[in-house]
Formats: sequence, C-alpha cells, structure tokens
Amino acid sequence: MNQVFPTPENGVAPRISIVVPARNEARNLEIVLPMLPAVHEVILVDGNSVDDTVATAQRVMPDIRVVHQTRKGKGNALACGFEAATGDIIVMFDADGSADPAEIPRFVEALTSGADVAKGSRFVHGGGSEDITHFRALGNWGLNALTNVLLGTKYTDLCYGYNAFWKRIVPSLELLPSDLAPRADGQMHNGDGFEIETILNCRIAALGYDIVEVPSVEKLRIHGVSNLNAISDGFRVLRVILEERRRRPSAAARLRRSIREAAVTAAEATNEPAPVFAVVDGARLDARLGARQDVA
Ligand SMILES: Nc1nc2c(ncn2[C@@H]2O[C@H](COP(=O)(O)OP(=O)(O)O)[C@@H](O)[C@H]2O)c(=O)[nH]1
Ligand SMILES: [Mg+2]
Repeated sequence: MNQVFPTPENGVAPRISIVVPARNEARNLEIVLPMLPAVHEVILVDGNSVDDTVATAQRVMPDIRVVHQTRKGKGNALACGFEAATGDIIVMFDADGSADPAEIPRFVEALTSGADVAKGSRFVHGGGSEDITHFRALGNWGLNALTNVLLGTKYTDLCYGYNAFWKRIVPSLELLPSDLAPRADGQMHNGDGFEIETILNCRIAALGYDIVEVPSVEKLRIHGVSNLNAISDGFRVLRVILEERRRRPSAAARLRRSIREAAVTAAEATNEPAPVFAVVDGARLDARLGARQDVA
C-alpha cells in the first residue's frame, strides 16, 4: 500500500501499521476499512470469526494483510498483530466502527513530536464516548484511579483501545508470545483478553516511556454487540493492576540493567570510561536512573 500520509517536517514519513483486531465484524469492516487513510499496511487479526470477516476485509481492501490469531481473546489478537507489523508506528484500531479514522493523524503527530506512546483518552478535554455505558464508565474510572494510586501514573482512561506507539518498544513490553500454547483448561491466559490495554498502560509507565494522552471520541459500534463482559473482564483488569504493581520494580530493574550494559558496551567500543548515558535506538538512556530521552 502506498502511504500518502503523513509527511512530517523532516521529510521522512514513518511507516504506519494499523492493527485491526476483529471477531465477527464483517458488516462493520465493510464500512470502516474503506475509510482508513493510505498507510504502509493494514493488518487484520481475525479471531476465528464465523461470519465473512476475512473475505469481506479482502474484498473491500484487497491489499490488507490477514493474520490469524493463535489463541483466544483480543489481547492475543493484538500481540499477534504487533509481532506481524513491519512499520515504524503501530496504531491499534477497533473494527466495530467505534474508532474514528480521522483521528489517526493526531496520534501519529504525538509520536513524531517525540512521544513513545500516544494514548487515546475519552476523558480529557476534546474526548468523549457515544458507546460506553454508565456502568462501564464507572468501572473504568475506579480501575483507572486505582492504577494511578498504585503505580503512580496520571492516566485518565485506562481501558481504551485506541492507542499508537513506536514498533521499537514492542519487545520491551514482554507480551505473551504468539507461539505460547493455549491453556489446557480452555481458559484464556492472563494477558490474552480485554485486560491487554491495562497491561500495555502499566508496562509503558513502568518502563519510563514518554506517554502523551490524545483526546479521542469513541463512536457507537455500528453493527453487533460488544464482546466485553463488564464484570468478568473488570475483574481480569483488577487482577492485572495488582500483578503489574508487583512486577513493576523488576521491570524497571531490567531496563536499568540493559541500559547499564549498553553504556558499558559503548565505553568499550570507544575505550573511554563508561558513559553515564548511552544512545540506544535513538533514545538517550541514563544508566543511573533508567530514564530515557529521544535524541535527534
Ligand atoms: N481477533 C479478535 N478480535 C477481538 C476479540 N474480542 C474482541 N475483538 C475485537 O476487538 C475490538 C473491540 O471489541 P469490542 O467487542 O467492541 O469491545 P468493546 O469495544 O470494549 O465494547 C473489536 O474490533 C472486536 O472485534 C477476539 O477475541 N479476537
Ligand atoms: Mg467496541
């Protein structure tokens, strides 16, 4: 696909991969896919749909890449899509018509302006939702507040699916690999379900990435009904928050260790004393603090 959008000022347009998880979304994809801007690639991650999801997607967008998820759940679908993506920027994009394609430039601009992650939010000025129920809004608010208290984050919308980030951060997120076997009892692994957004948000904060919240208006799903169960999926999110809080110190320690190693390697290469900073993947990393800063 020839990407015609966007062209940042430095003239080098990052390649954009739009990852679309879809489970029985044929009627929505027919409307949504033609509205997407031309980008490097659109990846449909099919969740064993029993309708014409794949055939419809290929009909309305012949060069779409189709990936079949390896287990069950939206989390597994996204992890498979992230692994398959070949662009510089990944945009997570729901298939049900709730995500507005016109907002994609806003997400991309936040990234090209220096953020590592552009996180959509329905609850900042300029954002909103036509789709969320009062009950879900309340649950999201409570889980969001708990995360902010326990993990020291400043999120306004923990469980939102419209986000974008640089592909280079994917390995550091340590998501469940696509080739992990499904659980023997038929249940989903922790991380394979709707708790994925919470896992992403907890980890990007723990790793010290630069996060910018982007106002986003969630539209009504066009056809069909949500796959989410507010109560059982709410408990999955709660469990993740508590687990990620326990995991946080070790994630930060791992990042600091890899930065220190990079700093020592850089010192050996130049025969200079170990620098405090190392430049890895275009980011200036502080070996003492684990802080990171993008450099030109
Ligand atoms: N591949 C795949 N996609 C899924 C799965 N569950 C949900 N999705 C997709 O994820 C997106 C969001 O799901 P949705 O049911 O609308 O949940 P809600 O937006 O939280 O109400 C939609 O595009 C769904 O088709 C799944 O198990 N596999
Ligand atoms: Mg939806």
